[in-house]
Amino acid sequence: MDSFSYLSNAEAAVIDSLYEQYKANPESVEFGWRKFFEGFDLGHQRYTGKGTNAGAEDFIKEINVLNLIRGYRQRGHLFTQTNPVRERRQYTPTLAIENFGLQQADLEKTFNAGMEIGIGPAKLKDIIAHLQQTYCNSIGAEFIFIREPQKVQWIQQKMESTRNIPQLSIEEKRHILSKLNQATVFENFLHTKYVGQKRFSLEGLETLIPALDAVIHYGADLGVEEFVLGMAHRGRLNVLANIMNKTYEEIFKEFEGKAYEDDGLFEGDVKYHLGYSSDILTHNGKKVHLSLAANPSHLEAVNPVVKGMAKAKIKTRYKGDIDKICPILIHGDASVAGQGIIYEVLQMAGLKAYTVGGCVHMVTNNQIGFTTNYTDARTSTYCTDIAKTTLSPVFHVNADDVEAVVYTIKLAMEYRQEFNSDVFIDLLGYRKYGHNEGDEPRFTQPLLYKAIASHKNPREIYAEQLMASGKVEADLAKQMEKEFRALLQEKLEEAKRAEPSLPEPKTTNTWEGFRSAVEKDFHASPTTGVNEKTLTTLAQKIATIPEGFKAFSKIEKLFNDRKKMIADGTFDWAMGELLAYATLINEGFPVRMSGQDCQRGTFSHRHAVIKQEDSEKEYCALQHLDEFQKADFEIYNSLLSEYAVLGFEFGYSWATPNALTLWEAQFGDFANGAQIIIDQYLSSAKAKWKRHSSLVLLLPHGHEGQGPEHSSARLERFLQLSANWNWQVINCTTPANFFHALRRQLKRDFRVPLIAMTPKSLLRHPACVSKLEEFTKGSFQEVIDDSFVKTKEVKRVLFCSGKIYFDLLERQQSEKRKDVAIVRVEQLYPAAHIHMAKIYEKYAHAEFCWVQEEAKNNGAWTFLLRWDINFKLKLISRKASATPATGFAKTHNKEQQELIDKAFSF
Ligand SMILES: Cc1ncc(C[n+]2csc(CCOP(=O)(O)OP(=O)(O)O)c2C)c(N)n1
Repeated sequence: MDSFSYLSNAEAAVIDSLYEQYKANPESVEFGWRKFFEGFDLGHQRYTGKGTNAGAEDFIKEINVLNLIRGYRQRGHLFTQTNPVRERRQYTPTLAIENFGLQQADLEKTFNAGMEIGIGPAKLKDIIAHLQQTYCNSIGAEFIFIREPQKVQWIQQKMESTRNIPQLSIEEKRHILSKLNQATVFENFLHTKYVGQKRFSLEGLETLIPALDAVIHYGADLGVEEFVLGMAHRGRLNVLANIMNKTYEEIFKEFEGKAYEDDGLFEGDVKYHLGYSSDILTHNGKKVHLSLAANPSHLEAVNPVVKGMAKAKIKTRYKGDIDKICPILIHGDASVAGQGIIYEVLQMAGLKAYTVGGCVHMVTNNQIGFTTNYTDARTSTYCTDIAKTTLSPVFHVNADDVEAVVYTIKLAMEYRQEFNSDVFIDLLGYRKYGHNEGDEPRFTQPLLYKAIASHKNPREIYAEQLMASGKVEADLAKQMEKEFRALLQEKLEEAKRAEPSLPEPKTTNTWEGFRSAVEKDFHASPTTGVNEKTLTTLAQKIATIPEGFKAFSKIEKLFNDRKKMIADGTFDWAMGELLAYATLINEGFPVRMSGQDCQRGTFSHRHAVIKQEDSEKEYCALQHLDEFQKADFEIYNSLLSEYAVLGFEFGYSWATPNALTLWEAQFGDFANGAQIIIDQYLSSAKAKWKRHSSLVLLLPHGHEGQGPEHSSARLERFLQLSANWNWQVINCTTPANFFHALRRQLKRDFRVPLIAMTPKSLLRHPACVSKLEEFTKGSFQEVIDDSFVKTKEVKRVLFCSGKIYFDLLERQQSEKRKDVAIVRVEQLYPAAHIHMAKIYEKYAHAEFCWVQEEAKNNGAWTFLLRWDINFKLKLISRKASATPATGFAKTHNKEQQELIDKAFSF
């Protein structure tokens, strides 16, 4: 026997002796074993006619065959024919029968174990043939690791009952051939017409097109009304044309590089990053909406965005029905194995805040990443091994076997609808050219590319197969190619003749009625006050713990303090924020927030959700606004991720212009973990793709002696990325101004993200409060002038932003310095310079300083230098530093003191 057996001799001996024991006295063995032996006897009797006194050797062999079956189910995927261009690696132990205690002589023997795979008692050779066909042909299935038996059985039953052999009608076969024809001829056409132009050809994986076509049509039959797709560069043009129905003409126009005039705000993007949406009619007459999310070059960054979009649509369009919309994420083999965002996104799959009822993951596996071989790209056996963390089944399929591909993706779709869980398809093909069409792949993979050069494309393979079977006319493929080529030529000529035009992204109804913001929009903010009666009634609700709900005494005190605030007509930061949400909800705008520990709030200020003292029972006042509850309030503690969570909320905001969507960072510092989303989506989506968002980022920021990583949300980085009214950056000092800033998000006919530096210690600072009338009247104040000083007496104006205001105020007040005005720049972008210029005009005789607690190379200083401010501005800040803040509390205090001293000494 080989060095390995699925059932050791010792184990076999134990089972044998148990069986003997059972035969002597059935009651003497444990219930499970008793049932097993009863079944075995019954089967044996029924199918062999022999009595129950089957020999022990037969019995052991039956068990061995059962183990062989288990071996195929568990490890069959290691021995498949799934690689079209390479020999597979050798795995041991193999599935040779000797490894299961069986011999060649057993092949002709009949075993009851055949019942296990649904073929009844059968010769061992037939059992093996069945298993080989099912598990070791063009489809390799990994599913035995799933911990829910019903899922395992479901997959097993589906595959074993069909032996994974697709049953397709002639019409279906013709249709598959026509999709393959489109995929292949389209690439070839581009290749010859636009020689050397980058298009990231799909060649080698053309079966992606019939696969997506099948999943959409079949998914529609299973109740899906919308698919949201995310994918990178590879094959994107092909998907846009042959799946999304973007016209060939439009694509050719992009290749022609037609230039166009614009307002200067739209910068555009390369053609293989663009998003698209369309409606298609399926074979069975069902209307399906498709949207392909715009994608930056950063591989896999689109994944959380797509999920967020899907989640938003589940809520707004499909009333919570997760079966009606399905995300499809298409990954590359190198990126799915290497990018950490995959793990973050997978962890979201079952979380209430982020679940979308399962996602179909497709890996376009061309066995190479740029020039990197798979052996250098991962440690795991498969690029999809991460799927196991969420117990998602994985199907590896040979991309040259188009029928197997179509069959598998349909199975995956069915699984997603049945269990609302994630499922992976690893489409194993190759890449015909280099990373792009100008690259020479033989530099790095000479042997592989030798094999690829003489390999037939999937269309040729399938056409030959169909012709050989005599099922289609001999010249069908040729005819299809000729017709399609003629069509492409016609469209190309149209595109060449066409006038240059601005590619308008198709907007869905959701965004109808919204416009792009222009500079003037930020010269003043809209009125966002709320009448006193509504405001105080909502405040009461926010401050009330329902009767019978036994909260912790500290929470009771906090809520009583909220009541006192109402009585005094003075509100702190938390109340300002919660009132913004409550009033928006009352006006019909849903509010959704997620972030680490945001229900309570990292700094224990929000307490939007409270728990009962002696149980996990929860209460969220913003969900109990009675007649004021005109929209939902959702708040979720997130998983410990920044990248995926921000991406998700960004996607959510993309699909819901009429909701207030917020992401809160634990400390602003951690937002850099989501930098890719900030750079590639939040700051630039409008300029690249004309896509808008009203997402709010809450980033706790301020130098409070907590060290390098709990001080700075990196205001300077957000300001550096600010241009073309891409977002608003605020660092406000009053609860009322924050209230207005949040409300303003939904009170204009355009949507712009809001980056809010938010307080930590100020949450409890006695001076950081606002009067009732500040909420009932007015609007967001971009700049707050000093009301303590008299203009003429002012010798120095201190411009500042955020927390340092309170330190400056304290000195001004304690020394009654009427010669120093402190002016708060509450909004740094857009338009701070315009508002600051007005202050300059007022105090033109004085000296002007910018005071910031951040180091000279951080904070807003370098940003202010960007504007041609026509007055002299002196900087008072910490010295330039490589780290955002000192780790020593004493140094922090000394530095802070020096800043204030400097500001007041002249
Ligand atoms: C996050 C990120 N890092 C690096 C790159 C540069 N890059 C572009 S394509 C590519 C290889 C991707 O390989 P794979 O995921 O297998 O997709 P393929 O191009 O082979 O379809 C790399 C490294 C990128 N676009 N994004």
